[in-house]
This record gives sequence, C-alpha cells and structure tokens, in this order.
Amino acid sequence: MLIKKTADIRSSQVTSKSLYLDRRKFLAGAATLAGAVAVGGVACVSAAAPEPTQGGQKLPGVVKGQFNTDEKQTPYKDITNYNNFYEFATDKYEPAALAKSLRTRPWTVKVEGMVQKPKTYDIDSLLKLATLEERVYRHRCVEGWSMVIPWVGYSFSKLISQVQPLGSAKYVEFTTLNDPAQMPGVRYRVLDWPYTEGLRLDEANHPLALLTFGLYGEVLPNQDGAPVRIVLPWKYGFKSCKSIVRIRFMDKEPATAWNKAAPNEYGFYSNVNPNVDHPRWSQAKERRIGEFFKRPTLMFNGYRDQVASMYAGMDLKKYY
Ligand SMILES: Nc1nc2c(c(=O)[nH]1)N[C@H]1C(S)=C(S)[C@@H](COP(=O)(O)O)O[C@H]1N2
Ligand SMILES: [Mo]
Repeated sequence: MLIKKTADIRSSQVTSKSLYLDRRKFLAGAATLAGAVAVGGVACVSAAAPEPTQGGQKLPGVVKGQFNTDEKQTPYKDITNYNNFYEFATDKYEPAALAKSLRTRPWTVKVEGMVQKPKTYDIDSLLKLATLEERVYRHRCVEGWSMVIPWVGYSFSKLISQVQPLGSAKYVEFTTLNDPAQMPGVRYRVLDWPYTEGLRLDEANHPLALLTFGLYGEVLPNQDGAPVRIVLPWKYGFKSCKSIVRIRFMDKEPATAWNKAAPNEYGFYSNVNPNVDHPRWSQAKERRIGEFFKRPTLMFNGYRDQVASMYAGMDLKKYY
C-alpha cells in the first residue's frame, strides 16, 4: 500500500492507470518531503512508505545500531556475488544469478512450538515488528574466509518476546524454504533438505543475534537469504540460516543440516574458535575477502566480551 485508501480512490477516478501509478510513486515521494500534497484539489493528508520487496530497494527508517565494528566494510559486489547458498548451487559465484528465481512475496514465517502465542507472520509485518538497525558485523565462514557486512535488522529477542516461550522451551530451530521449483540445488541430495539450524534459547536471546532483512541499507538480495535470515556473528557462517520459513521453540536440541551431514566436522555450537581446528584444516587464520595476507581469527570472532559468559565452564573442544 503506497498511500491511504481514500487518496487512492480519489486520484484513480481522475487519471488513467499509468498516470495513476506514476502519481502514486510521486505521491509517496512528495509526501515524504512535504508531509502533505494536493492533487486536483484533493488534499492527500498522509502517505505510508512503500513496502520495499526487491533486493536493492532502500529500507526505510534504518537507525545506527550497536555492536558495530569500524573495520573496512566488504564491497557490496563481493557480499552479493560470493555466497554459500546450497539450495541454489554449491559454487559460490552461482547463487547471485540462480537466486533470481526465488519469490520473496508473498512470504510467511511460521513461529511455533513451545510458545504461548504461536503466530504466522507475513514478511511485511515481521519487517515492521521493531526498529531496523544497521549492524556492521564480522562474518566468518568455517571454510576460512571472512567479510565485514553492514546488515539491517533487529535483535531476534524482539520476536522471541512477542511469542512468549514456555518455561519448557530451551532451544530454537530455524528452517529454510525447500522448494525445488524455485531452488535448483535442492534437487541434489547435498544436504538433508530443508536446511535447518538451531540455537540454545539464551543464545537466541542474545542481543547480537540479528533477524536480518537487509544489507547496505537495502533489502537483502535473494542470494544473501531474502526475505529474512538470522545472523550470528560469533558463530561460523553456516549457523546463520537463510530464507527462513519456520521458527520452532523446542525442549530438545534441534538437529541441524550440517551436523547431520558431517557430525564430526560441524557441531551444534560452532562458535568461531581459532584454537579448535576443523578436522580437515586449521581455524587459526582467515582470509578477509579483498585482502592478500591472512589474518588471525579472533576468539568468538571478536565478540568474546559479549558472548563468552554464555559458555562459561563448557569444554569448547567437546562442544564444538
Ligand atoms: N539456507 C541456507 N542458509 C545458509 C547457507 C546455505 O547454504 N543455505 N550457507 C551458510 C554459510 S556456509 C554461510 S558462510 C552463510 C553465507 O552468507 P552470505 O552468502 O550472505 O555471505 O550463509 C549460511 N546460511
Ligand atoms: Mo560458510
């Protein structure tokens, strides 16, 4: 909905459809500047912001968030052309083109399980649940590369408080869309689709955990997990489940796609830890995309002060 219904009806009565559509665009823009405009003597009092739906469209009302790193941000071109999104392809350069077939509207996210208020959210109401913040986070893939990404979203805890988990809820499971008509990669049994991931409830409630709708101030491009994904900057990238259709609160640790595929390589926690190597390679260093020399990987990806207390007393070699 671009402008108020009454204004729609009035202006549509006096103009052709194409003019009308142009005017709706004009009205939305002009109203943002002036607060009110007059069309053919009809005063349009207010205009709601248009719903941004396509990757690359500007997201309205984004404020600067907390936890931002001031490290150099990875160029948009790299963030959107070097992707792990196995539902489209296992190659990192292919999702950018292949994910164009993903339809992100209409889209719903079912929030269910051990909560007092289960609810199916339409993506546009989910987008408006809380103020959108820019969060510039480090992003560390388990394969040994990293980026710095200015995400847009709000703390996942805001959604948790809406649905009110039961006392018995101890974990959260995230599930990605699994549609072979839109996602060519799910025709291959690379993983046990749908892609699922999980967190302990306290991790999910940590303010760093970001329910993410955009990057660089714009709607997420499909290849980055549109229309909504989770981002967990202290964990390896694969924990950050893309294109989410279901969020389930549980009393047991959820099974995760990567843990099922290779349990000795990908644990439930998967916190970034330079001291615990992957069975097939070291995790001590990483290559920041765009840089030549490797840099040391930081404990919890540099978020130790924020998250370490959640793992106090745990053997991080055992709970990898
Ligand atoms: N559904 C789904 N989510 C996913 C993946 C995937 O293949 N499918 N890849 C993960 C991995 S391994 C990484 S590193 C990040 C990559 O996110 P980006 O492409 O936005 O950088 O997404 C994660 N989330
Ligand atoms: Mo990754």
